[in-house]
Amino acid sequence: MFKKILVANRGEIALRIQRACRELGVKAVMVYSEADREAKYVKLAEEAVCIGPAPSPQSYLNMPAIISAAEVTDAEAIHPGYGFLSENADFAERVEKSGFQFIGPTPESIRIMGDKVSAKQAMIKAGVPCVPGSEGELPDDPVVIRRTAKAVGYPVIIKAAGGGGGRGMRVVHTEAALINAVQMTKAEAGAAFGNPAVYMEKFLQNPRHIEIQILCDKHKNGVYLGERDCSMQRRHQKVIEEAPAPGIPRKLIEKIGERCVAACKKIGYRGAGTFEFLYEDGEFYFIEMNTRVQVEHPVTELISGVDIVKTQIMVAAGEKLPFAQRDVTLRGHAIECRVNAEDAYKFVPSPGRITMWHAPGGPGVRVDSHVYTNYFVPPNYDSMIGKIIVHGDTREQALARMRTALLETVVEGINTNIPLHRELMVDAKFMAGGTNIHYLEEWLSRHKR
Ligand code: MV4
Repeated sequence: MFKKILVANRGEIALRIQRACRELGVKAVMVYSEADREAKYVKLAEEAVCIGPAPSPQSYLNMPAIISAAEVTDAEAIHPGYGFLSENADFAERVEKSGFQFIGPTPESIRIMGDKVSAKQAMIKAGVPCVPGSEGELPDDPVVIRRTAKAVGYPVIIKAAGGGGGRGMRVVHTEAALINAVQMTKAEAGAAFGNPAVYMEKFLQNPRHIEIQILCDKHKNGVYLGERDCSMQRRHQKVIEEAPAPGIPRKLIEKIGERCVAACKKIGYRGAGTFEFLYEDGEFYFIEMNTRVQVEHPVTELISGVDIVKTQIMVAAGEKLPFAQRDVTLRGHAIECRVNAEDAYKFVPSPGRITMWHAPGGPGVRVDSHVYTNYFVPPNYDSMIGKIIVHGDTREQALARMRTALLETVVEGINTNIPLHRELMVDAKFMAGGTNIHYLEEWLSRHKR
């Protein structure tokens, strides 16, 4: 095992990784920007290094500063968390060329999954079901583009190979609009991602967003830890996640999970990863793979009992996965509400000083947050200040525990989206389970205030 690792992130995930390190008996070096100097997880760190001013390009995205921090502190590995440099293949490469272990997959795996065309081709080859569409990148020939769309069937969606997470996509309903839409998406993709390549898929109108968590070691062992339903989102930002996904047959999840693990073995994937699927009419369609730990990993931890962050560190150190698929048993139901410093209904960011923070507790309640009374939420970063995660024997019990947790939570001095969560936890359709990716935005448009 490593003696010391550097945590190249901030906020709740930095604290989450620090906790995993303490449990493993690994020293954690925390890095911080000038805006995060006073954070408790920085103060409580055995070692902490300032990596630059508040703006993330000069700190949390500053590769030389982070690698230097690892050098001066004698860390052996770097955990990138999520966001920032976590899915930057060049960073992973520079980390390894500097002699550190990157806690994540190889730069090559990150690169394959970062290019959505090569990711999809790898998945088709490995037997993971994908959305029907173009075979790889769309060519320039309008005749071929029209023929492809006709074969796929309208509506189609044009997606940038360099996009992902909802960036660089365009829905096309008619042949008349097709060629212009392809050209526009290519131009935007070239400007935004430095890669004009686009591909085409059948546009699924009312899917759910279901993702499969996997963990692999460097010895060809891999497991899936079931699925998460992340359909409750607004503008590609997840708001509520849960596991298991309501109403999806276990047998189907097992079939897809096995395909994901087989694909990982085929491409030599290591570390934690997430296969994102659209689920519609009883079918799974792969869309993207995330090569990092995700914000919503705690719902999987609660139903599986597996510490995903600890396992990431163990497998990065070369250890074998400490369990096999047959040892993975999923129990009960977990729900996560993301707590954001923002207006609950207008979504305007609300940075500033938290004058009162009172976290909920009790059976089956987990709070992953780095904030506390008198903490100042800097305006420079993402508005998420923490997550409330509950576990219950049933979805109903988890919902009841979340209602109580949200009732107990007190945040003063800034606005948060907790009032929105309180309303959603008593919404009849959400309570019934299985809402699709459009549900929250439709709900919000009906609840204008
Ligand atoms: C789609 C789709 C419908 N059909 N692909 C958006 C984020 C990116 N990961 C993929 N996305 C979508 N791809 C096909 N063929 C609808 C979406 C989509 C979406 C997907 C997941 C979660 C929320 C979403 C919100 C709008 C659109």
